[in-house]
Amino acid sequence: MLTTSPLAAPQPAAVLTRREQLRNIAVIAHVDHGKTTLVDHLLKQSKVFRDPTAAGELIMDSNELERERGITVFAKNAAIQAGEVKINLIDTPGHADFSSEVERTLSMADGCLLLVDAAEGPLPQTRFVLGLALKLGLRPLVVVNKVDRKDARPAEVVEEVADLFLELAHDPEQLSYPVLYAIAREGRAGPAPDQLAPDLGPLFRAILQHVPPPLVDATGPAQLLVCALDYDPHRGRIAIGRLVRGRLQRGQTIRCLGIDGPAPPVRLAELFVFQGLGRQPVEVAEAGDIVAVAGLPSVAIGDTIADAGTPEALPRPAITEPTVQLTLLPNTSPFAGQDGKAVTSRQLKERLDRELETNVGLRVRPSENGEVGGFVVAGRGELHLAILLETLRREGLEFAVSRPEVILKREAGRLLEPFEEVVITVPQEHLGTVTELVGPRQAILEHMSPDEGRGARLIYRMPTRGLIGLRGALLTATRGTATVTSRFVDYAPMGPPIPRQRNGAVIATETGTATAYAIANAQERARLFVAPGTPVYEGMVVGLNSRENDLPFNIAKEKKLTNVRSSTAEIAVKLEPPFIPSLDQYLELIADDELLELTPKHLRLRKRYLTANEREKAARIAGSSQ
Ligand SMILES: Nc1nc2c(ncn2[C@@H]2O[C@H](COP(=O)(O)OP(=O)(O)OP(=O)(O)O)[C@@H](O)[C@H]2O)c(=O)[nH]1
Ligand SMILES: [Mg+2]
Repeated sequence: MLTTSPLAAPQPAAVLTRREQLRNIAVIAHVDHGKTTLVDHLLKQSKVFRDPTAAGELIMDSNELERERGITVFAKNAAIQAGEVKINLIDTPGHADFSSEVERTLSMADGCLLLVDAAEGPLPQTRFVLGLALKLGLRPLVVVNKVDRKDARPAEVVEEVADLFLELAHDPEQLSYPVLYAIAREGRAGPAPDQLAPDLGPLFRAILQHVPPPLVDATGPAQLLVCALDYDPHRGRIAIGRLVRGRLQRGQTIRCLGIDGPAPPVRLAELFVFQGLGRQPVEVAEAGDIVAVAGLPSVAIGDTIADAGTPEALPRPAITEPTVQLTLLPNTSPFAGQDGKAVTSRQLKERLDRELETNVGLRVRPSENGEVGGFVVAGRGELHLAILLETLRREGLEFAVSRPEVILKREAGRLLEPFEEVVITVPQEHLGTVTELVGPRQAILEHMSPDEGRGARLIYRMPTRGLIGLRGALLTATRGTATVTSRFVDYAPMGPPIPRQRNGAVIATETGTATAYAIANAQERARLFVAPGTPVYEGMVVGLNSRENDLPFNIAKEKKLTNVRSSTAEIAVKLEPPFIPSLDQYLELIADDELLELTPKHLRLRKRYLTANEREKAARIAGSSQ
């Protein structure tokens, strides 16, 4: 029912208009179920591109990191024309860490296209995003995608989706939704898995038929909820959102209603609607349109842009709180400033403040535990934080971060920690491995079912603490055959400590360059991050010990030339190639007394205190204060 949407809720006396020529639809799903691929093909088939083959793949994933990782990070708007009707599409990320992108953008839509992988079926994030959409009163349309997969089981998946709706629907009308089948990658859809049209025609028609046109108060005072921000070098900040009520006209006097109250009235400088992948300037926009507004330098996500005469604010979208945090510090390593901008704490703060304007799931505060110039940066998961760190270093910044840790809460004197629902699928032969790995992480098996063609599906409840590092460990132990997905469920009383998963560090005792001689000596008892010639500094962690204790080691040691000719036996020692962890892997490796140094070119693990003396002193102080 459209009127259940809090945003579309009309004033009692308002006359409602149906915008027959308009549809606003959000595309939602679990990660990788094919949203962006589908949106791409909808764009191509609506002739946004004159040459449909010219645009390439996943054009909506326009950010560099999105392309590299093959995932959507930011929700994005696009618009297509289907005959007389304009369809505004909102592509959303499916990874749980970017849930705030879904939370801030769904209110622009009247309907949602729920994609479900024909083999995987509904997964944790399917439930989360469908729950959000149904709560907002969006009309759902289900697309069972990837029916070309060999392990596709569309009939079962449709049943599982039906169960999910029964659980999540807010009114009976939401239970009658159309189901279509698709191969998004080939741009085809149809009413049955074996009756796909050569194109997405059936999907276009279903959208027009089942997604309600916006039903709006077109004559009331203008009200626009800001859901996204963009920057334009000439125009500055651009606010994007749905015009919920009334009309906007270029030159009209408007006010921005921020979290601290209304800003002074200004004239509306420029107004745009979406067209294809771009924006088109317009003189007037009507209620129901998704628009972009330029000329409000301090507008923020969640603000209302309103008619200056009747400044009424809309409710701000609810954003779930972060669960994971780390400390971000200026880079104090001896190599600071060698290949990036060594920035001060103030410059870091400026950059983080800018990030907060658009990254609505993020929180930043000065760090309080003696880390001078540091900031505690909190997000929705390790990936959310990793994407931010990677973005900063690509901008040329240098900095250091501490180990990511979960955010604890205290309620009525009890310490609470976040818990997740974790779904793991593995081939039967790796079941034992999974049990071994999740056991010490305090996972409780809630459900286990055979997963057609792929072994077993295990559903656990687990503290978020236990999840850190689990994905990497599982992938290694099952040779990449396991899939792990999770979603935050709730806060519950804190469990006992989880034993440390990592071995001790090999700590460089001197500054210099790693030598083949030293590496050859160390490699039997350690897994090294460095190769001969890698510059190292005292206190840098150059590898992992095969035991639990830290191992100080002079990795820069030259062979003493006692003899002029070196023996051929020694030259023949084969050096193992170094293990160079990725950023995500490093984040899982950092120990409590360590920092990760990030520069545009290098990632280096280091001890917080670089010399053995300082470390001893710090350990003594920590010991005496307990
Ligand atoms: N076999 C098959 N693969 C598909 C189909 N549609 C998409 N894929 C593949 O599935 C993968 C994920 O597709 P995306 O479109 O990036 O998925 P997404 O839902 O946008 O992912 P996130 O935005 O990261 O949540 C890509 O490798 C696609 O090529 C399909 O119909 N069949
Ligand atoms: Mg995507």
